[in-house]
Amino acid sequence: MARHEELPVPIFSTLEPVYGDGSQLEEAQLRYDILKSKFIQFFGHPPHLYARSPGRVNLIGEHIDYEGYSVLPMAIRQDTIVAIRKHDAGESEKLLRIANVNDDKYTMCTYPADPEQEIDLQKHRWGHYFICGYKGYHEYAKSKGLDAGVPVGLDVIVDGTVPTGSGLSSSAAFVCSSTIAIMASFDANFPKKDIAQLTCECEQHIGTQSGGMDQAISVMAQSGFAELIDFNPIRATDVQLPAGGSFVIAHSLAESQKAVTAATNYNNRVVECRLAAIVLGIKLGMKPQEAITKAKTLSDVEGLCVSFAGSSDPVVAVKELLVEDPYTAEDIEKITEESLQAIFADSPTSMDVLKAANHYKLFQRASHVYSEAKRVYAFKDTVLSKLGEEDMLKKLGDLMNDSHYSCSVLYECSCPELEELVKICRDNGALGARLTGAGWGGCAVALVKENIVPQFILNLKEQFYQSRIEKGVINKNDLGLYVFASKPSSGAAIFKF
Ligand code: NG1
Ligand code: MG
Repeated sequence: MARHEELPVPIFSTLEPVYGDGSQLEEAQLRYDILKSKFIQFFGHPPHLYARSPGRVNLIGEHIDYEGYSVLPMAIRQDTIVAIRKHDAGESEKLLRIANVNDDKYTMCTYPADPEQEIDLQKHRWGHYFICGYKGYHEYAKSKGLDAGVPVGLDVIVDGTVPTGSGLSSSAAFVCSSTIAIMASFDANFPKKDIAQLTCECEQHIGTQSGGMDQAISVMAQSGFAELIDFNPIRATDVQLPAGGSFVIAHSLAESQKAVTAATNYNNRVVECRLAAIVLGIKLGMKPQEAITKAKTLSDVEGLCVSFAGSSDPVVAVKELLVEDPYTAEDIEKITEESLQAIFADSPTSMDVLKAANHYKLFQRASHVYSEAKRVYAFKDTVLSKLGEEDMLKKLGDLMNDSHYSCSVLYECSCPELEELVKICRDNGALGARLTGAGWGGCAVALVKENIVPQFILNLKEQFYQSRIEKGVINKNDLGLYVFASKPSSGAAIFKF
């Protein structure tokens, strides 16, 4: 049987295969009905089809996907649905009209039906994510020599339930559902691994140098399983989680505006990792120019680290070869014999990082990446081991705690609200708790024994959320959106009713 990443996105004529037959189905039915009637109201005709793609929670493996290392996320129930109708080639108006069911918050965005258009990063608009998918579909079709036809108008309405800026990947849910809706409306369907790759690349049009985790899990998730996602090439392997544990997701209520803060946060770390890889490469015997062209990620120099230190743990080499004090640009340029501007000349978003940074923490970032990469495999191996459930859950929790420590101290992508929340989770019996997603705000994920989940959530409400309700930060009725237990859900799907 073909591995599931080789298969195309499934096409269904009913909602049950994705939303089950319980209360979720009723909720989903209502959303699709509203979407359809809004579509008719906005555009005067019903949509041709719908595509949905879920958000995700990353269980372990943070900030390592862009360094080429495997990660272990699971899809969550919350998703983005895109309803779409493609105009006929003869119709005169060649516009992409992108509306949202929540049209108070997200007013309609209009773009030309031009796959070559540049996204205006100075002016951030929510519709930009759709354009990422639009460009991505056409870039892919072109690279495969497929005829994408003459540009035509598209009418689109979006309905997303993944909370934004929460580290649950609302962005990838939106980009993936958009890309798949566009693909399906052109009567195409590609292997899921190709869609995962192209959506990863096209989301970078938004200005973050993201890795491919979010798109891969959103497209390839299987209900009931977390997935070990490998890159180069993209693969997804089902991981069955122990039944006695549950993952509770809790929002720190600090919104992480990754697209806006990229130069100092996300892209900064990508640049630091690249510099760490180059410096390590040189220290390990590569010529400076060779390191600059070949050491793109820390995974590219892992082999050299391992043979240098005679240890399977590359962190040993990092400790010997890099210094703990932050490096200035001059420090690094002495080693690379090339200016940082020249090294990153082909990447405008990296140039923004250089402008904003006054030092680079190469030792800390490399130590995080290499140790976190190992924790992902330790997590998977623990799940597959013969340990009894009690011991297994404890070990998984410990790995999550270690991951959080590394994110917080070495990668510095936590924030005070996340620290408070993670502590409250642990104080209330979580076996492990950590920030999830990029960090700097957004959600924490806690591993909790199934039988204490309701009490655990109640305690979080009391100890973390109550004061924030009183201060008016959130509305009491919305609490269920901010703290909930999650089971592994299914990946992207196309609906034609
Ligand atoms: P969030 O911020 O949760 O969407 C981001 C990246 C991932 C990964 C994580 C950190 C995007 C689309 N996603 O996730 O690729 O690097 O941070 O592990 O930027
Ligand atoms: Mg995102």
